[in-house]
Amino acid sequence: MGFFSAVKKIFGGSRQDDAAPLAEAAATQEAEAGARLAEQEGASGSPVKPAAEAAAPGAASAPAGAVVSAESSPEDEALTVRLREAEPRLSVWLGIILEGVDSAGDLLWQRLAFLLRALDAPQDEIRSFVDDFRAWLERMEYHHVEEFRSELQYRLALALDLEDEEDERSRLFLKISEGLSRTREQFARRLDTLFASHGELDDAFWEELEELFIMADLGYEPSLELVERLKTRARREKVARAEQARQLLLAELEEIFRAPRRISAVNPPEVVLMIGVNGVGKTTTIAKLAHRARMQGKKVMIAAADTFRAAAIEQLQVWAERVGALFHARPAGSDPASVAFEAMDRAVKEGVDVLFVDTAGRLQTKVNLMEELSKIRHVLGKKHSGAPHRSILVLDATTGQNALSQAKLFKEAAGVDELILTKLDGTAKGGVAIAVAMQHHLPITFVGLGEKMEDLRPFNGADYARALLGEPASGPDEKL
Ligand SMILES: Nc1nc2c(ncn2[C@@H]2O[C@H](COP(=O)(O)OP(=O)(O)O)[C@@H](O)[C@H]2O)c(=O)[nH]1
Ligand SMILES: [Mg+2]
Repeated sequence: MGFFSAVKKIFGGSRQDDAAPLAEAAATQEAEAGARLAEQEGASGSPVKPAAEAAAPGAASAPAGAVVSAESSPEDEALTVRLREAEPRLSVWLGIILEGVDSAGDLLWQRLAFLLRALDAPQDEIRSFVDDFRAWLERMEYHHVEEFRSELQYRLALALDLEDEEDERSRLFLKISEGLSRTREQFARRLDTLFASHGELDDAFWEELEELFIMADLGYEPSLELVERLKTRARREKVARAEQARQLLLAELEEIFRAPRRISAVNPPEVVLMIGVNGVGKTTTIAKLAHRARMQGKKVMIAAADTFRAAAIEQLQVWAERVGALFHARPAGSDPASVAFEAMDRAVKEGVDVLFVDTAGRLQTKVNLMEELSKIRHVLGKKHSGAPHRSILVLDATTGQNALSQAKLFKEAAGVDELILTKLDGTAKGGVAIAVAMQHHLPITFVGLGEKMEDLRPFNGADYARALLGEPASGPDEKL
């Protein structure tokens, strides 16, 4: 808690006015540094102190670790100037401090510490940020900047509470657009042609639109339903021309994706049950969610209630170690509900904030599935009232119509509170997200856009709809 509170203040305080927060902060610090300079005779003698020095008043008394040393150099000063003059965005700043840095090492730690000092972060928090990141790189065996650059930006954004800022949003939008590029080519281009070639919103128009939806893998019934919804909206809004249909569609999609934010006022541990068929990405997604929770300073435990194969348990254990989560497992073949029960007990006793329970997805029949999942739910709830607080169904976006039938099956067999759609990076079938959200009335909370830790992104329906239609991202003010 309170991580980088000083920095949050800088960012949060001056968001509406477009004054560059870094420049402001640097200016104040420079003034302070100037004052200090006047006192300290015979310091470096440089007229321009890097913002860094003044920003870390504790530095002098703190043990001088090489990594966070606040020594100034002509290079630091040049960097300070460049940061001040740059556009005040995290990605831009990161680009500047990573110049000339190819891989993990002293230069990277120094530059990172430098940036954080320039952003007024307290010395001890800088140290722990750098140490954490360094340890994580070692565990992940990442060396080169390309391997960890986006993770670094992601961590900075989380630590600085910048995730909702424009910078992060446009990054997410680009990622989604990239992931959807194949869908977009087919779908957006054909939409354009359709909207341009029809004058009136007549039957021929609606029929062609329906075909387009089916081709985008919405499925037959959802396609009919979406066309009906659009007709209703067109009547209500007195829209009669095809070129206005794009706006209709955008508005309808935004509504389909709009899900009420749930208030999660649970007494910890919050228990998250991951369900879904084999291979959709449950285990990987648990690792990603656990990583996010760890980055937000939470104590996390992962339980291996998928006891089917020893290799699956080992895979989960490796992830738990990498992200720094506690781990609870039993040998392969053990009763999944017993594993869940023991983990729940441990999580309560050890003061865990979030417990993730991984489950197997290879149950042959719906009856089996229902029995096993309800047993797990029952033992969790017995130990900790309200648990599981969130049952997340993981769906693989590349499976198209299968994802729809899986959603139906799991909704009938077990409780489902939210959906996570994985592998959107590898699909030409972005339409399945629309179908699932429309037919099952469940919020999509995250989407998987790749195999890396930071490739799990919060889902924003408005951005997704725009990406699908090939529109530019909405500004932060238009956010729903
Ligand atoms: N490209 C891509 N691959 C993913 C994504 N999520 C998971 N995977 C991969 O999908 C495979 C199966 O994942 P796993 O978590 O073991 O699935 P589980 O059987 O449901 O636990 C693994 O190779 C993952 O790396 C994603 O968002 N994008
Ligand atoms: Mg698994």
